[in-house]
Amino acid sequence: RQSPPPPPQSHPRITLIRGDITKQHADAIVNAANSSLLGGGGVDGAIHRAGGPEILEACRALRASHYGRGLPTGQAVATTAGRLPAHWVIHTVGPVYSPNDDRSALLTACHTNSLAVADTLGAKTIAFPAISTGIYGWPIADAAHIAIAAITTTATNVKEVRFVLFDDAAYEAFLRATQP
Ligand code: AR6
Repeated sequence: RQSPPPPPQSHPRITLIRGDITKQHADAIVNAANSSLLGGGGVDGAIHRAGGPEILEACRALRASHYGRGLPTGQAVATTAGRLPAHWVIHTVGPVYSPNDDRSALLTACHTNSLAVADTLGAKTIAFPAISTGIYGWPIADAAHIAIAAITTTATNVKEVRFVLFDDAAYEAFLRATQP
């Protein structure tokens, strides 16, 4: 007996916008979380504030079940998006930047694992912030290249990946990274 053909996969369209990820109408938005999954500053704080306590409750449940020791760096997991316009929040943990240690494979993994989670959810549109480029200190130009390369080389059923950049410098860096 033949197994069914694999579902069609292609590369998503990439769009860049300046703005606040908590305001995005997308099937899923990605949170630049920390391993605790219990909130923090930056985009993580903004998502929990705008999404309400349902997200934290879901994160606590994940800690009590699958992730007793926290979500490892580079992995991704989904929760409800509470009262945000998106349907899901995909939490991923970016690597802290180190000039002495190449952690770019972990930053790539944040993007590919978030896309894999989106595929399991059936999400077709997903919005990413510039993971690791705030509190975790990753230089924006380098992070932009890693993020764009990860998305353009990953086969997925997601149709649109939207990078939501919080300031002009981040927007410009991502724009340059998408140009040949
Ligand atoms: N929408 C889009 N981008 C945003 C928003 C927003 N509302 N707010 C900030 N940014 P950061 P990290 C940008 O620090 O470096 C937290 O405490 C910001 O300008 O949020 O991965 C977590 O709990 C920057 O370009 O995430 C972790 O402990 C980008 O989002 C730690 O910070 C990422 O900055 C994670 O650090």
